[in-house]
Amino acid sequence: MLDTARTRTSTLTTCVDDHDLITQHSPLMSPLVWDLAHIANQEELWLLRAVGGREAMRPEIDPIYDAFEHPRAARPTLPLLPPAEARGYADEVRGRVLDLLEGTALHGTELLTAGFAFGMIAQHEQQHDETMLITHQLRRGPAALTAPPPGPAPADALRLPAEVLVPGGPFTMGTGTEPWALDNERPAHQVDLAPFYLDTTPVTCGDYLRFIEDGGYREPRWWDPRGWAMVRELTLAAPLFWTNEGGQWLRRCFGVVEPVRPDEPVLHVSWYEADAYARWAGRRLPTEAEWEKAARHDPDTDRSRRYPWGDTDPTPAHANLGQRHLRPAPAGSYPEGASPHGIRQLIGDVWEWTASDFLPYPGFRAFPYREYSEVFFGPEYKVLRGGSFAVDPVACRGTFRNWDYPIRRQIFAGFRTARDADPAEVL
Ligand code: AVJ
Ligand code: FE
Repeated sequence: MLDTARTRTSTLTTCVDDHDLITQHSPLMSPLVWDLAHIANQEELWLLRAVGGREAMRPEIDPIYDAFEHPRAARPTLPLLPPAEARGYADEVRGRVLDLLEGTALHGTELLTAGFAFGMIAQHEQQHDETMLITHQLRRGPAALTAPPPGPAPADALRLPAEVLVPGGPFTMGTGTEPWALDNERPAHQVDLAPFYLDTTPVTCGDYLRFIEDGGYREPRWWDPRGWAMVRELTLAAPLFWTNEGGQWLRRCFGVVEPVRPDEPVLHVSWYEADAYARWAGRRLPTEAEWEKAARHDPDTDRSRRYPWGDTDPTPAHANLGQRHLRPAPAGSYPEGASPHGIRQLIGDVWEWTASDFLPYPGFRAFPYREYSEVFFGPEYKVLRGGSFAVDPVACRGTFRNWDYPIRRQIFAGFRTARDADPAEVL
């Protein structure tokens, strides 16, 4: 897992030159070279110092790479390690970590705790790799990354029902058994839900174009007041990276400008845009609990699965994960990854905005540090579920929770919509 993450980190930090690595491509993001040394610094802190009991290698750099000391916008002014030094530091830390992993006889509960630290650090690196991929998408200039496109939608994609009923009743949300589950995914607990309908696939660019063409961005009645204020202030008229050239909608995708594809899940919309679209469509965003029930509950056994398709790890047949592609797959793809009710693409492709604020589950305990989740709980963050094409499987499962501000659009986020089931309809 550490190797897989490092291969990806290398790709993301060697496909551009050193000047590009130290440039801040957007005030929303760090220079890529900050992410690189931050990855190494966290690995040193948790694996070499906390687990291995080693001395700090370069204590003077810790504050530079502490995400809480410096907001992203301020990071280019810090005395950052230059690219060659950052790489050298990351290599040195990794070499010592592999020695520690081979040489230390970890056992019993120590293995559980130390083992978790290794899984946490592999996830952390992959999370920053997604962050760096966002920086690449924001970067101007010719393409630096390439990947094959996902395959066409399967033949049945056009015949899928628009929505699927998820029956009411209790299910187990969260987990106590996923080995790499972070503190905010724990503990497992029962949640009782009313029946609801959920879209079979994420909302597509074609669907979203109808909202745009119906004047969606000009109609305050579809918008949360804070969302409407954002539309006015930033004169929003379409998802981020979209432009209209003589009546044709184009989007910039990793340095390539191309026509918007109607069958692709919409990407780069804020929570406010997702919420407004849902209201325009006469629907709403699913709650986080609804999303997780749809993705995990097995109606035959009444158990919660690890993934929509079962308990086995994701393969390329199940989901679009791991930056194998640089875009979501067409709506209706991955029939093998469908949920028991036939809902597709819950895992991978696009992060899905939910209606829910980021809050702790009943019985939450911060682990191993308060700054992972606890300091973010509250109404200012909305939960995203399911992971995008940019998420590695080590940081993706049915219980995984992501969060961001409802104004954020640069993340690889889309959504699907829901509605209450009319009890008469359900009988
Ligand atoms: C869970 C994606 C919101 O990137 O801010 C990385 C993950 N935490 N380093 C983030 C994280 C510490 C986090 N998100
Ligand atoms: Fe981090």
